[in-house]
Amino acid sequence: MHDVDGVNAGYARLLLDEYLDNPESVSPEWRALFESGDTDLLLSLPGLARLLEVRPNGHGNGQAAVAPALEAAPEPDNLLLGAVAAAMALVKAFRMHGHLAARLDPLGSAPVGDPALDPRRLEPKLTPELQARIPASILRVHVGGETLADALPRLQETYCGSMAYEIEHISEHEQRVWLRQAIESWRFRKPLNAEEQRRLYTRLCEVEGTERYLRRSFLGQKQFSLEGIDVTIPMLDESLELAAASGAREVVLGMAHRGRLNVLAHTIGMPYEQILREFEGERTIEVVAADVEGGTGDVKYHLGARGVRNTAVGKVGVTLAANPSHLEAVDPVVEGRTRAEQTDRSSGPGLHDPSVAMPILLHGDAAFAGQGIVAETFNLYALEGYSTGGTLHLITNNQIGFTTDPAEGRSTRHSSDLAKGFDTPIIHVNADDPEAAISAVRLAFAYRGRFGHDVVIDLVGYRRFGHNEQDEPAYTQPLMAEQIATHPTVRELYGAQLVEQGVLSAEEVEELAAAAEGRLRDAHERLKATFGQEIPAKSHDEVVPRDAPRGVDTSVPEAKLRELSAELLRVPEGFSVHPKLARQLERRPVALDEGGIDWGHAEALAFASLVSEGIPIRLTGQDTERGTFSHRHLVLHDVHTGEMYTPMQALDDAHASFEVYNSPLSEFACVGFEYGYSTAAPEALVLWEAQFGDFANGAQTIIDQFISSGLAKWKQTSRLTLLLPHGYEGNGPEHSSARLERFLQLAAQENLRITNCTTAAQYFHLLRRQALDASARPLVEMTPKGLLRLREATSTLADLSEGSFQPILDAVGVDWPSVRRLVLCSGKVYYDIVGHESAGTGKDIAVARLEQLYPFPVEAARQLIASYPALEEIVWAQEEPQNMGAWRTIRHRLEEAAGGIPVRFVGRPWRASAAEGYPTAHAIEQDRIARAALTI
Ligand SMILES: Cc1ncc(C[n+]2csc(CCOP(=O)(O)OP(=O)(O)O)c2C)c(N)n1
Ligand SMILES: [Mg+2]
Repeated sequence: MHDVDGVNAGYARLLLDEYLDNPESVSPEWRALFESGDTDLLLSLPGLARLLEVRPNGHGNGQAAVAPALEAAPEPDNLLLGAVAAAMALVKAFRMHGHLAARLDPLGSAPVGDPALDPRRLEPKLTPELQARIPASILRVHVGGETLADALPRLQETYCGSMAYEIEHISEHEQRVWLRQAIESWRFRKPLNAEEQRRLYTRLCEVEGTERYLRRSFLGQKQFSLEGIDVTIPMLDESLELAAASGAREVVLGMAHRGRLNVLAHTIGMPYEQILREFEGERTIEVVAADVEGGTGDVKYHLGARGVRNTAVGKVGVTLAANPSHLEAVDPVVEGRTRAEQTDRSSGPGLHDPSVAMPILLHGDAAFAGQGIVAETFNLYALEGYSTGGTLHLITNNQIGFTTDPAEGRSTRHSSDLAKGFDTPIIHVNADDPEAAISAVRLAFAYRGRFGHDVVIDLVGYRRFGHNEQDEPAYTQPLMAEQIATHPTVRELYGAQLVEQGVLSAEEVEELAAAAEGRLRDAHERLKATFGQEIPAKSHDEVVPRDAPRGVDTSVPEAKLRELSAELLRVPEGFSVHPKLARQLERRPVALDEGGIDWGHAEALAFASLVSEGIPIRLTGQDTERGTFSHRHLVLHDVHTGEMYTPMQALDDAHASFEVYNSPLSEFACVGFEYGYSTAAPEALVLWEAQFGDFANGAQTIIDQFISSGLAKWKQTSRLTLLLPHGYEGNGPEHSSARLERFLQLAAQENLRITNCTTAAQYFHLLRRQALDASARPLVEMTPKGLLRLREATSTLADLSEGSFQPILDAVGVDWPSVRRLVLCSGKVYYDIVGHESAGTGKDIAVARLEQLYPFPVEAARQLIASYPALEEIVWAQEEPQNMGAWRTIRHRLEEAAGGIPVRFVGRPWRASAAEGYPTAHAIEQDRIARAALTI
């Protein structure tokens, strides 16, 4: 313990102050002392004891007590000193554990509580008399009051009322102090004025009226009623106001099924008629999707929508992102979309301004706790390449997930607990206290505005009916259902409150409710009157012209390529590139003259040419700046200073931005993010690269539910490009296959392009085609590993300055008329076959490459096959097992093009695991495949 004799009172006071602000800031011994409540110990600090002495009757405060205390040095009061220590502990307990005792459940379940919150259980017991002797000011609370006796009820109401907070886990001291002050001062919890109250009540009437009207008029149709968490809509109203006030011109909203119809009507501003028409079965939105793209459309609670909202400071756009059933999958998509809205893509690395757009995510309580994508998305918030300046997360917590109780659905106390690991403040609020809910939004926005950080509101309500309108909740939650049946609605409760406060009369309360439902009825009547008439075709801003030109010139003049190549080697004065890397890069000019342009070089030239032509690029992935295989090096690091430099962002003639970021170690969130970005940045080339292609299956939900089907379901276009390293090189079952077969199985109606380039030039032209062709679809490119440096896969300058991407590459150096077998393959196995010892022995075999697997180049394949007059058989050779790779999806296409010539399979047999774990076993298989392809 400290040698307290030497401690003067001023110093002790200073430490106490520091401790009260941040207990972690003082040494453990001092902390132990302050927290011990051990009176003797405290008394051993004579200076402190004197300082803490206060006059009875609560007239004193810390400051006032100092001077006389020091002068008079009266006998210390052991009991009081102990009480002060206990009071400090109590304050801390309210801040940390108050949420455990808060009245958050509208259904009135008793909170678990915590003994640390009970003043009578502390040692010494904080009796009312003792409380009255402890000045509030020395406790550093902001709730007001002279003494602890005054402050305690206020602390209780602040931290354990219909709102509760979790902020003490936040690691930034400044944020904690700001939040404590904001919360305890009730700065954002000012009572609403009569006008605001009236408006809030009217809104609750509309929310409830909409759900009730739909339920009564369309018995049994799914609407996923919001009732029980109705205040969600007024909270979104407030959010849009505050977002606009802080300068946002766009709010991007992501949510699931619950309450979506209400959001469409009241947040997006979709006319009631349009929603009612959906229920009437005309399904207008889907009809448009289906008509234009041969799409399937989607159920009404998945479709995206956009509206423009009038706020006090002007208009703000509101986009509701289309989402699949897969709960929470839309989270990263919303973030990416918002990021694109926030980015000025005119030059350099892109200029990110988070103030212009804002993401809001609504989560179900079960989904928030259960779905891992929530954590992956949270992990993006502070990353330079992904931040959106803070997301408002609103958990619409109805205390149930379908039929699953919270105790079955999560291991943690609150649904929101995951967010604590992300330094995020959590505001809990009882959904039956609508004014508190509004204040939660105000606090959340103030915090986001100040710290640019995510914030969570946990809105605790209930679900008035079943999971959907066809469900009977009493089968599984009989007690809860019974209780809810007699529980007044929040509109009724708030109406009664306003009557009591004299804001509204009982008649007005009823009239406003009836009027809200009346508006629905009127809209329905108007709609019914139009039945039988033709529905005007709805214009849709995301329709892609079907006949957009697809032929684009992907070649770049030699002189331009030389200029760009030279600029890409330029570094600032005094910048030292690693000498080994510098030698590698210095070979690039030689390659321009002598041939040998490798993958990384061709890619850099494709990117640079596009940026100079005004096409913005965004490239992300794990270790993508350097490239997993150390072949890219778009970002250079000074060996002496560690400083980074990206030549691509400093081209003389750049007309667009070039964003490149190493991603966090996530696939689901990162692919979702880039998909979202690509939908909001249709002019840009957005690429995501997998570390190895296999890992893309971590993003399978995004691939299945968004990338491949978003156009057919929602008319949502994207040109996202996935670069997936693929190829059998003896690295084992997991680093070989990008699961080409899965992409091919998803391919239909030209929803994707799937390619596997074998030369640097092909890759160059492919990237440029993807960027320049506005009608392009998401591109899935199987990228190479060994080929990145293979001499045979390099290209010449002429290959880039002339020509275009070829879906099929014919065999080279063969005697066409004598060829009896055509071996067709795709990707790197081509080099294994033509490089095999048995190649070239027979003149009657030709080996050609299929570079584009989907859309299958039917005509090119037909022509290729027809150019071999003596052909007797076609062999499809692949290194993947027979149940994988391209074979099963392209076989019928090949047979169609073969016109009766037999097509045979050569490759690995059916396998449960994609590749061999032992390099020797791999080598034997590769050899067998090549040999089989080449032996007649
Ligand atoms: C990834 C995923 N798994 C399962 C489902 C099926 N499902 C639909 S709603 C639901 C319960 C959701 O509960 P919660 O997140 O609390 O939202 P609530 O319906 O209560 O608003 C489930 C399991 C789904 N939609 N998505
Ligand atoms: Mg729920």
